[in-house]
Amino acid sequence: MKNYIKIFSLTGKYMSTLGKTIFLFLFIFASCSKKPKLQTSIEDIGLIPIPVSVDSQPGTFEILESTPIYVNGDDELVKVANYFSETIHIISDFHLEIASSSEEIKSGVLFKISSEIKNEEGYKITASENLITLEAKDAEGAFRGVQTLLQLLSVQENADGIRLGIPAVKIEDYPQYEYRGSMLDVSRHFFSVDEVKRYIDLMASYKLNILHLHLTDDQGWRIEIKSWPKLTEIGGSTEVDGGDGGFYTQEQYKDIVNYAAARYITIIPEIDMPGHTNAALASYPELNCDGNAPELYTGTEVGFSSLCIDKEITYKFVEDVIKELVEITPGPYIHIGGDESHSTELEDYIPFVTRVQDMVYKYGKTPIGWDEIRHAKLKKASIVQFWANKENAKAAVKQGVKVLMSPSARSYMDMKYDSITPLGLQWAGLINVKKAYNWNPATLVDSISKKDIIGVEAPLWAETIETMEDIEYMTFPRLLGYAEISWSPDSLRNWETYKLRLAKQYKDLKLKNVNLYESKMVPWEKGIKDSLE
Ligand code: TNX
Repeated sequence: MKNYIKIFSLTGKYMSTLGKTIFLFLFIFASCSKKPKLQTSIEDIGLIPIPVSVDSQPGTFEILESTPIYVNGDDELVKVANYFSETIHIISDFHLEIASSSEEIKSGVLFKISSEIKNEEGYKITASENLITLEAKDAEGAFRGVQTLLQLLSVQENADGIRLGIPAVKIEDYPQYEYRGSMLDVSRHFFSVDEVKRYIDLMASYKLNILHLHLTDDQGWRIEIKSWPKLTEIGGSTEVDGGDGGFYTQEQYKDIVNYAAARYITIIPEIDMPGHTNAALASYPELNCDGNAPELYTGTEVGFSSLCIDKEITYKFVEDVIKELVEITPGPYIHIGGDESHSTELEDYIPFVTRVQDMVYKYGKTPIGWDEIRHAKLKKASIVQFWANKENAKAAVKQGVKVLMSPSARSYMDMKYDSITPLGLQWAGLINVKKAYNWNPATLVDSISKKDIIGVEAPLWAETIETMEDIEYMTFPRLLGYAEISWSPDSLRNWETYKLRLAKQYKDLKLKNVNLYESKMVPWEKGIKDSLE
């Protein structure tokens, strides 16, 4: 700017008034056009999950260092606005100030609670060149809307620095299913608190709202139970192939729960029983019918262990565990497992599940179990997680309970993508990115329709999964597909258009340093499309 002034005063000496006027115009034009208007296009963005309605408008809202964020709502909404501001800071170093305001706002970003938005987790975005308004039913809806804003964000960088833009748009959105989950098996291989937190962050980006932690199995007991300390001392000491294993202290578990809650994700803890219990049986001889503790197990077979159904100590054990778990779990559900209890007779299995179901209700929570639990008489609020047997799922619905859809042939993220995938299993078939996406929970099992379904969960079993990189390789990109299946209306879902939107997520996934499986089925957009040049 200084140089422009100097030149202007020198030239002034030798110029006519007309000349000066023309020069002045040229000067103003030159200085205004130094920073061209930021251009963004919604066509360059592949929103996942696709919102209920997207109405593109002309223009771009540029987020500047000076852009104010106004909050018209409660403290929870302020926290969501803060999360948005902090994320912008991570991306750009900008510090967007937050102010509360109930006045009419003309420019900036406005977060607002609106009673006009009726759907749970619903939100509405109205973005113009001057103002972005994010309205939501509550803070949770606003948090989902923030994920859309962050996906809309176009980051343009050149030698002069970074510029952030959001294309003008009107979006209305809400989920199809209330339960949109994923499961991590931390028993077969143990994952640290930080790894689980990273997974939570990645889930949040796609509006998933449940993380089911498979905390116990034959190979490891991963949650501290203060009244039965050997569960973790002995039962937590190893994992598949004999690694060190590990466990979460109750404090660490609470830390995970709180971290998830700040991202509007509920943790569902699972204690798998009466089968899949070798780690517990190895820790306490008295839980075995013959009073002898088996060796710890580091293989990958299933179906060989069972709690002793006839001993009263078994029920004291289960009740103690449930009681302690309930104290550190604010979410409404406790998962009681119940799968593959091949070493438990059905006549024993049924009374066991019935009794454990009652215990969960006694402590004020709702039980979920794998589809075999339908053999027991279930209370109406209990949830059956369909994974293998369609007849079990149908029988559950006949009992009047809701089903959680985790069909192994579609949603098991530990299945290989194709025959040369280096990780994973294939007992439920190969699941490529299209097969993972291209199904409808409401028509998968005849006689089970949308009203019978609470939602969708994609599990990651960890027999072959050892590191965070492994987790990411198996879950990305399939997880985005499950997020869309459970959030978006079926009428908007289509593989051909989905794969193009998925392709546009490439840059964002790379920025997040995700160890992406670059499926050949997806035309990944790898170029740096939106540089300013
Ligand atoms: C079946 S799915 C299991 C798990 C295994 C998984 C491997 C389910 C309820 N039980 O114990 O880890 O297969 O894909």
